[in-house]
Amino acid sequence: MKKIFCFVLALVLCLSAVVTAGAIELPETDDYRMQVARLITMSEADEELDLFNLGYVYEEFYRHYSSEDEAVPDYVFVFAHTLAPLPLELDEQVGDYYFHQTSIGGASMPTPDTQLNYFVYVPAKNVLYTALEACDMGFEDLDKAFASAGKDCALMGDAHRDFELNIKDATALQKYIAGMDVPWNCNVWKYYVFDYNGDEDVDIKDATAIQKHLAGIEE
Ligand SMILES: [Ca+2]
Ligand SMILES: [Ca+2]
Repeated sequence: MKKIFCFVLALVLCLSAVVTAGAIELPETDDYRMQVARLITMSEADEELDLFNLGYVYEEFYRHYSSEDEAVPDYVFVFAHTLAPLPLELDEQVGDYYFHQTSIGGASMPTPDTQLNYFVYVPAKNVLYTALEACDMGFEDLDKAFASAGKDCALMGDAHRDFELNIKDATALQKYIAGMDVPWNCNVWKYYVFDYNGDEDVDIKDATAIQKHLAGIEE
């Protein structure tokens, strides 16, 4: 009986040791708020960074990991700016996506081709790219990153708004052209998103262009 008790006790101790050894320590979540602040303000020293008075806005939308066991993301998709009153609204096409940004702020970092305040931050290099640059560079899964921006971003032609281009979009566009409702609650910029062929008009040619694109026929 005593032997059995000792065996059970040893087993319990063994098991608890295994559980302790196997306990996964969660990696500390890096906060990239400061890193991005330094880069957009081109500031060397943190003492210069009075984020409150700079009116610094930082929002993180998406973290991309190349594999599941990586602690540090390959890139982080963020919205960041300091206080700057103008312009109040901005529309910009980035690849197959259309951004409609209503809260515009400043970024001192050189952004020659864009005023958008959406950025891709690469922690391993401590480098910040504009959404436009990241798109040109072909970052992986950028579609997921852009879709995470929600209300500020749309996929061109996505009339049946679900961040995928499929036959439902051609159908929704046909309904819209016929004066019927489509699942889209923003009148301001849907016109640009619906103009799939980019001829500054929304008509049946856009629905046809989507159908052709889905069929693999490029004009
Ligand atoms: Ca869609
Ligand atoms: Ca058109």
